[in-house]
Amino acid sequence: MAADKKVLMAMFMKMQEDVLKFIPENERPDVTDLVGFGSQQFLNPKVTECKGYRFPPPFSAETVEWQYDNWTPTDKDVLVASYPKTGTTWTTQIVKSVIYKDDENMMALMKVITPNISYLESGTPKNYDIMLKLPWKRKIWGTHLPAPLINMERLKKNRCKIIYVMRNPKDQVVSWFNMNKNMPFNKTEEMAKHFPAEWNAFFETLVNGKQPVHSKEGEWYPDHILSWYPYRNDDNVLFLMYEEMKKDPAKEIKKIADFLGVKRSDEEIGELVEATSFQSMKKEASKPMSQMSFFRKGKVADWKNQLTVAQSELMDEKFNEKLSGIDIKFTYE
Ligand code: PAP
Repeated sequence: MAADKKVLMAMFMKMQEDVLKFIPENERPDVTDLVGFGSQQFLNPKVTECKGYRFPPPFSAETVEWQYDNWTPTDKDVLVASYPKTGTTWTTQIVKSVIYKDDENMMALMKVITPNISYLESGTPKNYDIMLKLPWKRKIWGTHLPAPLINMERLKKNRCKIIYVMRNPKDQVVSWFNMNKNMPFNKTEEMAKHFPAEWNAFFETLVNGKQPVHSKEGEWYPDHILSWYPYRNDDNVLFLMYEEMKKDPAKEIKKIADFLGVKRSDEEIGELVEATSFQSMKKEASKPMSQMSFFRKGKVADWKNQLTVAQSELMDEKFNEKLSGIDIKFTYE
């Protein structure tokens, strides 16, 4: 076995073991194929496709298909959905803390659950075995999938709670660029074509819908929003904005707690604001998470340091065109 592969297998095995510790020994699923899958994605990163939607590693089209047919959450489950770099990690941490704040054991589990396990489209369906066997009362999932790739009717019928978080697209683009620049997957020639390391080339592929980001050819962030928008008033769905969360975190955290049916006093909300602030989360982050730009700047309007005037105007034009019929206003300052 090549040395690289051995190192990767050991790293993925360690990640799995950290989580499996929370499942009684005689019930632990065999994770050999998951560990192999994770390492293989690093060694030979590939874009995969289902129903015309394309997925970058570490996501998998096969798992997306399996999920649509088989994943059956209940009213105890919470799904945080978003386009990449719009505040997923932050919102997920708020949900985890709102629910489990007072439970040390569960907070320890929350710490080792990474998107590799809890995202609907990550890894192989074996992830679902792990997620279902973990001892949590309310399971917290994540996804970057557009709504048509999730069985929304089933989720609504089963009263699974869904939080969809959005962010102004200019800050999203800059955050996404910075993450991709450091992505080990993008070192191969094939992947670098989709996600160029140079800013202007990256921007061009993105706004022309050439990047495979859970999207069909020609689609990008506005199409993701359009796919979720019809569900915004459903009882089991809550729409949030990153900039609103920045402006008044206590108000937005209270909104999340109410939506989840969890009673939290003003004092507790204050503690949650502190525990989920950018500084606290960055300090507590695991090494892989901090290395991969999950916690970069955490600001509104950083796009001004990256986009040219022409690029900013082009984004306005493209977003206005695609979202003209819907009632979503972004905050750019
Ligand atoms: P993902 O799609 O890879 O999961 P996601 O968590 O959605 O990424 O978004 C990451 C962004 O949220 C980063 O933005 P930046 O690159 O502009 O800095 C990250 O810094 C920001 N972020 C993470 N945690 C927080 C937080 N607690 N408060 C504010 N912003 C945060």
